[in-house]
Amino acid sequence: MGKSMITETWLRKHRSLYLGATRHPFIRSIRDGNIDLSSFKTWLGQDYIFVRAFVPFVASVLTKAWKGSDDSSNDMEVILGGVAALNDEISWFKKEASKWGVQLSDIVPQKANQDYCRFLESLMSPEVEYTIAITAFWAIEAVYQESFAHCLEDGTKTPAELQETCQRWGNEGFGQYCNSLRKIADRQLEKASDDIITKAEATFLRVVEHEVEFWNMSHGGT
Ligand code: HMH
Repeated sequence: MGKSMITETWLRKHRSLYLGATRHPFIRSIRDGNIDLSSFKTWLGQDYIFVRAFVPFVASVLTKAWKGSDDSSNDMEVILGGVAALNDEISWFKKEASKWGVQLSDIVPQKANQDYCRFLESLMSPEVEYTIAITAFWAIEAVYQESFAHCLEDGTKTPAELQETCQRWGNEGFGQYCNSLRKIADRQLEKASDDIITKAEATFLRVVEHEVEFWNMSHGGT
């Protein structure tokens, strides 16, 4: 098999953990239509805080791509597309929060969110290699894409008022963007040393664990 498609080997090797994130009870409750709306509102407010911390992280990945990529013009275009999408996403969070009566200025980040944001911050250090950062970036986006796409499949009972949320990350364009990130990660990993590959795999696992904790936090109390 060689070193190509390293992400494929990880997804296979860590399948149950990955499914724990993408088929989390929070996502299953959206899909089954029995989500507690207070959980949804908790998620919305906490994710707004997360996304605001995610922007500088993505900007740091862009900075690393500039000098650290073999194909920096391609990579910078893909990552810059991600920055543009986040600009739109922040506006969407504000609109959605007002729709649900969530006061964003009052939101206090919960522990799982703080831990995840601190992890992002650690990856922003210039010491962290581009390959590690782009791997994390792909995994962060891919978990949301797969989770929300799961809520849009035929026969699901996702409530009408949550369809737009699921579309935001579950739509085909976002899926293609995640595929582009994955291709970049695999291309970088293919030429990486064993030491970097090992570190990247550990980073991938930590992302998935943080995603599970993030859903747990939103789902808590139900
Ligand atoms: C916690 N993970 C979390 N929030 C998000 N908005 C994404 C991933 C995808 O952007």
